[in-house]
Amino acid sequence: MNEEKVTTDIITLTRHVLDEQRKHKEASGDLSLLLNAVQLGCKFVATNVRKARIGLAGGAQNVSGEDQKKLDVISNEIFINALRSSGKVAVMVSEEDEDAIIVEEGLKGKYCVVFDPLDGSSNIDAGVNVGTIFGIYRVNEGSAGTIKDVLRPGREMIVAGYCMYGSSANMVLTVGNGVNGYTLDNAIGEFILTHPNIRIPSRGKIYSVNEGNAKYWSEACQEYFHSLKFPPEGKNPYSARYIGSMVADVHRTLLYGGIFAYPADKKSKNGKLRVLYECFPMAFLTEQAGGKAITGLERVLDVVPESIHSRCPIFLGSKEDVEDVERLYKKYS
Ligand code: AHM
Ligand code: MG
Repeated sequence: MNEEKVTTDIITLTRHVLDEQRKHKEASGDLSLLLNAVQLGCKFVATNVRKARIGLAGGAQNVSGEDQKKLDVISNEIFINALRSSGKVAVMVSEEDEDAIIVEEGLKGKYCVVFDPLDGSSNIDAGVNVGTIFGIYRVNEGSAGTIKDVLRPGREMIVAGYCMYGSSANMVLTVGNGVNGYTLDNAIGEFILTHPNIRIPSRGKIYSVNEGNAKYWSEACQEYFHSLKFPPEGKNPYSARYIGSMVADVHRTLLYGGIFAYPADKKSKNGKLRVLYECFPMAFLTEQAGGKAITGLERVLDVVPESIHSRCPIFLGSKEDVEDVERLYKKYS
């Protein structure tokens, strides 16, 4: 008989987070329970993204000819329900909801979760990777959970991550102690540790930006990207890669190095991406992987969001590449 080797001791995301918490700080188990709710949301969305790709969910008409809810609306409801019922959340901020959601007494916990339930959803019909981005704060000491608990600089976030829905579902997570990647094993319904300790190379060879906006960029920004395409004699130009789906573009940047940017420009003074649930989590992950994230002159994690849907410019990726951007922004400031 052909005997297949079976691994009987797998490291799931939950096991890994509990192990790490035990090593580094007091583990109350609350954060693990909250992360279980996040995982449930991601698994559920992954299933719906798969179904949508074969025309069974999101936007299309169902068999009775009724319009179905859009996939981003479904994903938002999935996350709100999973997070609220965990009993660990006080405040939720979603890209899909204008106002923050304050969890009712009885179910209220001590964490705030900010999230974009389905980022890049405009790409979904083309089969391009999309993802959920999330960040977690602890409510301020003595607070009952208000909007003030999330209008805080990103350096106060305690957890950040994203789940990319592609050929598989990939979760990339930091609890402030490095970055790890997990892949969903559909057979057992668990995220398995597949990419331990992700470190971004100190310099990359790829740039990722919507170059269609170049006409509106500042001088510093134009000079920077020009320098990548027309390097001094003896150096190779960078390759361009832009999917237009932040999770996918950042995922590649974390693994291969280089730079991802959504700069400010003359049309969009603060760029396009949202501070709380797009820029902060990705900046936190990048720093934890050994990279850097700046707005031009400032560290992204030092930004204080004015409102829950504020935007900020962002350059993130390999340390040396981001430092080149910073030098040029200083030169023109
Ligand atoms: P969304 O939140 O409406 O999906 O927009 C965010 C997306 C990001 O995933 C991506 O980085 C960016 O928009 C791309 O924008 P553009 O098409 O202007 O290049
Ligand atoms: Mg988004």
